[in-house]
Amino acid sequence: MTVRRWLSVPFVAAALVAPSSPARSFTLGLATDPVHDAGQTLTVRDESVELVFVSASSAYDDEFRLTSPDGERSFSCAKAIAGLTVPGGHYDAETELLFSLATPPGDAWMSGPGDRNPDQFAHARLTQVEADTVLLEWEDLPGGGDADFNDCVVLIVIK
Ligand SMILES: [Ca+2]
Repeated sequence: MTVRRWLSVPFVAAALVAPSSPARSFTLGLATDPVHDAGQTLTVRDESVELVFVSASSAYDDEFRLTSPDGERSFSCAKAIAGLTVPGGHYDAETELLFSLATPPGDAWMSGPGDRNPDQFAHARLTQVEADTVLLEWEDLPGGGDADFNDCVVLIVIK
């Protein structure tokens, strides 16, 4: 009985503190390609994620995918309708969300630094646009192509 009472004290303290000090967070890395403002990484902890399609402006039908940690979440950028929302999962532990864009010629560009791609180009630009939202803009051409970063545009909502 004595032991149980002793254990209950920190439990109660944690419960009281929790609402005022949320553990939830996400971290957006710095651009590894400052010229194109691209190459950022996105890490979440104790967060749920939704992927909301915004627009596509490409000759290709690219496939957008949340590659890691779960590769089942994907959609066609050319066929998606603006506002299409796909669950992106919940992550308790600190996790980098790794996104990819597969193009018909067979490239599969990864988000993050350019050295993750065979052409050494950072194909994804991540920008925080609201407190809980990051804009993800893709360039789908090898070597950066026209570098307009509008080929597939997705909002990552983190709640
Ligand atoms: Ca482009």
